[in-house]
Formats: sequence, C-alpha cells, structure tokens
Amino acid sequence: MNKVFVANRGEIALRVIRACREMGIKSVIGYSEADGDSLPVRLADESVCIGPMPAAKSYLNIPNIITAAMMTGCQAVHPGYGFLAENPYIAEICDKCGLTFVGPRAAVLETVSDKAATRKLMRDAGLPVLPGTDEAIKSISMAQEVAQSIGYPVLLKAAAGGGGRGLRSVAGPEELAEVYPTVRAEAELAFGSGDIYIEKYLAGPRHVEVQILADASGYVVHLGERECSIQRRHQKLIEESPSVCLSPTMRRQLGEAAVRAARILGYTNAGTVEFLVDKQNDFFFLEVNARIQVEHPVTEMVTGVDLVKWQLRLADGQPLTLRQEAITFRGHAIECRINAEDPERDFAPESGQVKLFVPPGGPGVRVDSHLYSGYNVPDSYDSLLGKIIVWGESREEAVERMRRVLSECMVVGVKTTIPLALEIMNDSSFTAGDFCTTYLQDRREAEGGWPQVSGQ
Ligand code: MV4
Repeated sequence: MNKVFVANRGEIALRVIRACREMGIKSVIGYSEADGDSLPVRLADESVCIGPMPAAKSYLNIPNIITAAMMTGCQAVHPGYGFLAENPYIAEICDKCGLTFVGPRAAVLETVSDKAATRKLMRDAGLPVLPGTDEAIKSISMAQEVAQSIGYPVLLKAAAGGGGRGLRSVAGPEELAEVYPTVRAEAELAFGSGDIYIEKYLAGPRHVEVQILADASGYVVHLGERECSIQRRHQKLIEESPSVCLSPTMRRQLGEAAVRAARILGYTNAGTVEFLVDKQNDFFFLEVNARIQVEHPVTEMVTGVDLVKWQLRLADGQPLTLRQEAITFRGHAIECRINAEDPERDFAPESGQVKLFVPPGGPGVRVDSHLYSGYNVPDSYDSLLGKIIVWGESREEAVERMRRVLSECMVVGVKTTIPLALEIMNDSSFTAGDFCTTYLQDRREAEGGWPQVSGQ
C-alpha cells in the first residue's frame, strides 16, 4: 500500500493524512466544493474535487469517490467516521474495484448495521445484554407481551438505528400501543427499515466503550475503555480514559467481552464495542461501532498506540504484532470536543469566518483540528471544529491541565463549546467522577439554565 484515498473532511481527514505521511504512504484527499480551501487539501499529497457542497453529492457520492480513488492510483480508501464509514456498499464496491476499504469487511458492516441481530448474536455468545427481544417486533400485541414480561419502562429501538437515533422510551401498555406505529413509521423513513426491537429501559446509565483492534487471522486485542457519558442529545462532549467507575476486575471483564464480540463477528480492523453500565456497575452490550471514532485519541494517549496507523496496516493485511500483554495503560486522558455551536442558543450551529485561532500547547496537550485563522466554517456539515486532548499522570492532573488549556485556546469569530467544557471541568460532580448520561440534563433542571456560560 503506497497511496491512500481519504474520503472525508475536517479533523479526521487531517488525522489520516498525518498517519499516512509518517508511514511513507501518499495521501489523496477527496473534497467538496465547499472545502477547497481546507487544511486537508493543503496537507495531502494530492486533492480531487468529488462534488458540490451537499454531502449527498460529494462525501456520500460512492461513484465519484471510487472513480477519484482509482484515477489517482490509490490502493485503499479510508472513510474516517460518519459519511460512508460504516456503509457496506462502499466496502463491497471497493472490493470489486480492487481497492482496499480501511475498515471491516462488507459482510461484517452489514451484520452490525442490524442492532437487533447483533444483540442476538452477542446474547447467544454469553455477553450480558439487557432483557429484551431477539427478533424484530411484528405487532403491537407482540410488543405488549414482551414489554409485560420484562417490565416497564421499556425502550423501543430501531434495528437499523444507532448512535441514539430511533429510540423511544415507553412507560406502559397504552403508551406502547399509541407510539408503536409512529416509531415504526419514523424508522422506516429515517433508516429504510421499520424493524423495531425492545429492551428494558435503563435509567441514568453510564456509557462506556472498549476499543479493539483485530487482524485477518482472528487475533483481537482491546485497548481499554473510554468513558463517554457526558453528552447532549447523543452528541458526546467530553470523553476520558480510563473510566472512573471501573474496578480492575470489571475493566478486565469488559475488555474480554469486547474481544469476544469481535471474534464472534469475524471483525477486522479497528472498532469499538459499546456498553451501558448501571448503578450497580453491571454492564450490558449495546452496539458495535465499526469505524475509527472521534474520541480515539484518549485511547492513544494512555496506551501510546497509534490507532490510525494500525488501521492502515491491518487493512493492508499485516498481522497484529501488538500483543495484549504488551498493551499497557499509563495516566489519564481527557478529550473535549470543540463545536461551532452556541450553548446559549440551544447549541445552534455557528458558521462564518474564524478571525483568529490560537491553539493551546504545553506538556501533555494534543490538538486535532482543521481550524486556522481565516478559515471559513461552512454551514452544511457537522459542527465539530476539532478536539483538545490532554494527558496527566492522574485524573486530577488531567482535569487541571484541561482547565488551563481551555482558557488558553482562542477562537474568535464563531461561538464554540469551549466555555461549556470549562464549566464542566469546574463542576464538582464532574471532578468527583459522579455523573451519567443524563448529566447535562440533570444540571439544567437542578440549576435552572445551567450551564451559565459567559462569552470568552
Ligand atoms: C439504552 C438506554 C437505556 N436503556 N438502552 C442511546 C444510544 C444508543 N447507542 C443506545 N442508547 C441508549 N440505549 C436501554 N435498554 C439509554 C441509551 C441512551 C444513551 C446511551 C449512551 C450514551 C448516551 C445516551 C443518552 C440517552 C440514552
């Protein structure tokens, strides 16, 4: 492999280009008309315009991407996250065109895209799952029967959903009968499948996920967990590793469960196995994310393993020479996502020119961002401007460092989530490690409009 096509934009495109550069692999970025002046275009070895601004015409345009990759002589396509990252069709078309898709095989992507089928696979393999159905619900009466036997409240989940989309909690049988047709119709419209499954609804869980790497011979390792509970409407804001809620025993159990999940699936490349953790610290399998994730750097900071380089080696068919025993964990890493959003206007996305960007620095700091002074934030894509990741010997040191770094960072011209991240770093529940997925919601309700973010 000596030339890779980067089918993405923003900070993750940069991340892949950087890994390629360090490995002596040439990179070609496919960019939309809105991203011609972007940093990935400047830093890649070559660039090709793959279509107009709307993602459907560029970053999701499989024929354009495949054509551009082949015409520039690439041997592989890295999809990053979002867009086509977990799309079985592009993986299959890459195969047919003699291109290497940097990710799991098309058949695996197909399997994990059905959350109900994946849940059943995992349950059969002995992984803990929440009480619920093993197959798609066929009718209201079937739904009520299942819900009755597991007990309300239950959660209706779209089999083709994921990442928080297509979810509906239900308190009783009347509500179930009422919302079931709507949830089905919404799922059909949003995901092209109205298949629904049911799980016992777990209130106020923590979201803990395990990073894995797997090679074609079936060797799988885990690289510990990431705590991702601080989120708003399923958009993570802050991630860290390790999770404060895990004992060494539980950490080992989660790691082993994630490795087992990957083996059952015949998983290859980098992936993440998501779990919910309840108040008793029991954990339950949730879903598999078959891509590199936004929050992968916290794992890189505590393990010293370059996950994107491994993605490229594994896609190239190289064996995973990294043994589980050789993966060691040191210190604590925290990531804050920096979004072009206004927390004071219900997180409305911001666009326009960034007049000034001064990134933070100093020991233990990593900034993954495509931002530069003068950059124009387009209004049609995800609002993620980048990520700030810090490392410390202890969680306390990492939190202290993050406070410093967030106060140093200057973004002028668009509102960002930096002040919100700083508020959280100064919040006693956060510093005590006492939080779950309803953290932001709870604070808002308790303190009437918290967080009170003041402009920078
Ligand atoms: C749940 C749940 C409670 N009980 N399943 C949301 C994302 C998707 N991957 C699954 N999700 C949830 N599934 C049961 N049975 C609560 C959530 C959930 C959540 C999970 C992870 C991170 C943030 C979340 C926010 C709200 C709900």
